[in-house]
Amino acid sequence: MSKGALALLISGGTENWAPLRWRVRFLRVCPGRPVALIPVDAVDAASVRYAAVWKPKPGALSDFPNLEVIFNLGAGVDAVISDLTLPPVPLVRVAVGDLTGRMTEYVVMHVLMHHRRQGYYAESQRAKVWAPKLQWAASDLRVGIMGLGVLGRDCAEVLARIGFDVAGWSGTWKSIPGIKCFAGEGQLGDFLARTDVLVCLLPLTAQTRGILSRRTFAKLARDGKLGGPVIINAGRGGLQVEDDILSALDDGTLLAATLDVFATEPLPPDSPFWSHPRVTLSPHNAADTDPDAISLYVAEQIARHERGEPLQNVVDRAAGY
Ligand code: NDP
Ligand code: OXD
Repeated sequence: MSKGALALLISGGTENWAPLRWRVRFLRVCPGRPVALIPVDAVDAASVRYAAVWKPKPGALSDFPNLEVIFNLGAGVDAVISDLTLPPVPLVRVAVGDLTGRMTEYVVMHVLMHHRRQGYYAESQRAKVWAPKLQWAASDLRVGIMGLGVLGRDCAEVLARIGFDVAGWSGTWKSIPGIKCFAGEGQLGDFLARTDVLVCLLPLTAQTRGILSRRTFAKLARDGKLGGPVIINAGRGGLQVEDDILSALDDGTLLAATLDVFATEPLPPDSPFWSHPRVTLSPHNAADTDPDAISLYVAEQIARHERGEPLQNVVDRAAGY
């Protein structure tokens, strides 16, 4: 019996993420299985059992009557789940060590840049000024991580190992050695009140959209070593109210912001974020995952499914992540 086909529906993407490269990769890790890059390759729609997608066009998956599993080629599923015509089959997201490790690198790097005042030292170097400032210990800085899922938990643990005073906030309460855990709306205020550096690793859902707002910033600790609260958002742009970030930076409610994600991507050339002196930004590549690791993960999930084992990292459609 021939193996069910894998359809690839991949929007955009350059270099490593170019759609044609994904086809080569999947042909390599799924030997003997027909792989069709849609809409380039012709495929019998009825033979398609699996789809691997990145920002597919709404409705595009309805063409396959025998679809069994949809694999999102990233960790965040907001772009897929917003399609109300999405077939009601399991939706699997990416959770692989390669992605997690890269996100942790990004978060640790930016927490350390703020903690060790790298902006000040870079400026001093440009001005040829030798002026060391008093440096406090990592344990004096309170880092708060919104989202204690696959990514948030790893960041929390590594930051705690470095010595930071780390807390985390999630929907359901967690018990993580060395991390002060908070959960739900009821504990959000207490979590924010003890946070100097707020790291956001939440998924974008109806509940979390716009959570990085002035209302949230106003509740952050104002008695920390940095002289004001700092935010780091590597979740999704829709989590942040961008005008609120700008006005909070301008009136001192926030000291600085590190942003990897934006409401509109690519960030338009006229965005004030580009040149804001207290914004550090990156082009949504906090966890620029190795596509080989992702394609291998999808192939393993298909093999599990065909052996009758449960799929891993299946999205809860009702919760939206
Ligand atoms: P997970 O699903 O593993 O974790 C999500 C966490 O958020 C969970 O702890 C969950 O709580 C918590 N959460 C969700 N909704 C709420 C809420 N309303 N209130 C409080 N907590 C909530 O996701 P990952 O850690 O794998 O990824 C997180 C996000 O990171 C992705 O959705 C994606 O948007 C983003 N991302 C960004 C990348 C980049 O390069 N910038 C790369 C990869 C991911 P609970 O544990 O109770 O369920
Ligand atoms: C993801 C991302 O969700 O790259 O994996 O943003």
